Amino acid sequence: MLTKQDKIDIFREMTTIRKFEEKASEMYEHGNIRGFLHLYIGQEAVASGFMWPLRPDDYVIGAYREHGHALGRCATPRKVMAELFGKSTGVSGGKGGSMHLFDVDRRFLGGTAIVGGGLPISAGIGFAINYRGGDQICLCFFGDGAINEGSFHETLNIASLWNLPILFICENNLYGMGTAVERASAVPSLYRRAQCYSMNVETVDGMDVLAVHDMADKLISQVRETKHPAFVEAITYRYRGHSVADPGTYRTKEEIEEWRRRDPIVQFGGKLLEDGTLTPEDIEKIQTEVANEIEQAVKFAEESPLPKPETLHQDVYAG
Ligand SMILES: Cc1ncc(C[n+]2csc(CCOP(=O)(O)OP(=O)(O)O)c2C)c(N)n1
Ligand SMILES: [Mg+2]
Repeated sequence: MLTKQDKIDIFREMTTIRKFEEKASEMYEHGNIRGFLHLYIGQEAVASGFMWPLRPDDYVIGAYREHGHALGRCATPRKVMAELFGKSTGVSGGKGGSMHLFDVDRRFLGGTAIVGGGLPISAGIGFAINYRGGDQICLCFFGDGAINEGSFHETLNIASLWNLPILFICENNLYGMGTAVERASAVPSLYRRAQCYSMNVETVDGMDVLAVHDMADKLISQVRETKHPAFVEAITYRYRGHSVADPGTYRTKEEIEEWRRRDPIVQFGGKLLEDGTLTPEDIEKIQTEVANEIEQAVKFAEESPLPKPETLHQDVYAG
């Protein structure tokens, strides 16, 4: 059960992710952020809803559209913004950038740029949990595009066979780059692709954070108790292009508008007003406070130093 304060905190977190991403887009245009930048705007309810019931000692692994997951897992906006700027104060010491956010203290193990690349790593995490006799679980987030990778099928197979405590979360935002799901998957209902691996399979409205949270609560307890993996497809939408360089010619403005009308933050804010949890003034105050925090994050990133050349070989797996 979510308390009143939980709901307020979730609303604040989703607002933080949204404003962080909007500012990151602006910073990219200013040339402060280089390389790829994949924004999470529209999908906030998925990261916030699924991670809320986690324990601090659980593990999370994401794909490359993972700023929201890093922020949801308690990384501060200033440390994520600094990472996007390539500064030494960033979560990955400025050497990872947008697609390789990593925070070992929060057990957030990436940030993986390869489509489907996080899945086999989640199997390793699940195996390690069991090997050490722990009762943690691993949340593994990936996009609809990963479903067609061999690594998806190999991982679900072994996870089911070996009873690995993983919750697989497919964020179906209807597109992998410019390709619509129904053009890429012979079976467009993606949850059905996981059904044959002998695990509980669910779908959830990824624009409704309360529905996501309830589903997360149920599945996280289930995976923890049974030590058997589960799979969930969250139907969601990204408002922006695949990356900031995407002209978006593969979908119509009307389609985007239609999804914007179901905006997860507006929808949740509306519910909190309705049930008396927040007043319009409270919402305005949260938005102002978050905007200030993001401004501070930019200032912190701007003023932070670049990594020193002599640290080039530090924190690499094979030296
Ligand atoms: C193995 C592999 N193949 C291709 C790519 C190029 N690529 C980068 S993102 C992407 C689309 C993935 O879409 P999806 O999994 O739906 O994630 P979304 O961008 O929608 O979050 C592709 C094909 C890659 N990074 N890795
Ligand atoms: Mg996708």
